[in-house]
Amino acid sequence: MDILIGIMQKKKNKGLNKHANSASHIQAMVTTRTALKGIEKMMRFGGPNCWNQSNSTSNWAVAIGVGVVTVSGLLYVLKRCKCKRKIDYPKDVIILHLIPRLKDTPNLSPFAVKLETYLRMTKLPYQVDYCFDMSPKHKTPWITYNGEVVSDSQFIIEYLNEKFNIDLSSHLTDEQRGVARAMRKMLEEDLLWALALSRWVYGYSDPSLRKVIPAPRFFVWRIKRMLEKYAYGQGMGRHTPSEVEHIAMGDLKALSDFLGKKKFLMGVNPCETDCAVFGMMSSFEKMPDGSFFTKVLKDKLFPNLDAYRERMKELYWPDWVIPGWEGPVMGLQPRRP
Ligand SMILES: N[C@@H](CCC(=O)N[C@@H](CS)C(=O)NCC(=O)O)C(=O)O
Repeated sequence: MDILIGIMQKKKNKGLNKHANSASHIQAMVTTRTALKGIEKMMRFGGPNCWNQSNSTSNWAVAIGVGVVTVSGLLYVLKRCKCKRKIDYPKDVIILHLIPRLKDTPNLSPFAVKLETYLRMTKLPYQVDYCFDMSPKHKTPWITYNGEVVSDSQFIIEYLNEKFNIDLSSHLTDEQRGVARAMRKMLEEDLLWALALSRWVYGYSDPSLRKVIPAPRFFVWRIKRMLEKYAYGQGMGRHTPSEVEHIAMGDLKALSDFLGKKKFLMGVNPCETDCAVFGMMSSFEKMPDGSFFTKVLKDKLFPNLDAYRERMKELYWPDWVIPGWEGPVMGLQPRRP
């Protein structure tokens, strides 16, 4: 027991917790440490011969309790500390934390593609850090900039806009800004759920999903379970698959009708919302064969959206597909030239 407490104390002294949410780590450690101390006391109270005593049932109960509390405590500490790699990030460079890319897509997360497209559009200095670490809000993507951690793609964009005095939508009227926001919200708060359900929940038993997402079955199953819960809470998960398809088709038609013959969402020049629109549309390509999003692409139901996606790729993503790709890489990547 003392060894465990010693290890935790050492970790604390080494300063592994110098991160944004270090207070909660210290609290986790103190809680677990208190639990371990309590267990230690209980064991001492039982004494070395406690197993030979007549009340062996209660000894077993204590032993099981000790085991459960110890394992839960350790799992809790490990969970809280696992993502806290200590890295010295370069100064004045935006560190973009993303789940690893795949061969034929920079990211499975539409919010990751949105944010990286924004960074490319603005030409701000950034480096990608591929990891499974989540932000303090337990979401991905997120950034670190000169020691500051910022979560949520839209908050990150607003933070960077202010820091670097950027406005990619400066050419829009107030009315256009209103429409652009409404379009973004339709995709990020509505269509997103149809995408997520279609890929992870309805697509779970589709054998082609393994081709699209070469991840262990258990990992996919965990995401499916999580999304079923989230989508039910949000409301989309309470509809039947055909009702969800109906909603998604309505969103896509609205987007396609609004885009019309324009080059970008709001006209001849790209604006900030194009990052979000493109990010969401990039996910259509990473769907199992049976998904209605795959059908939308195959049957070319919205040709202007397809042309728009290709236009955005050509402009900002010459490295969309990596030829000779050797599998996912992790950690801090070099800066793009
Ligand atoms: N509003 C957030 C949404 C980010 C988000 O939902 N990310 C997903 C991946 S696409 C995630 O981290 N999911 C993990 C979870 O919800 O536990 C943003 O704009 O960044």
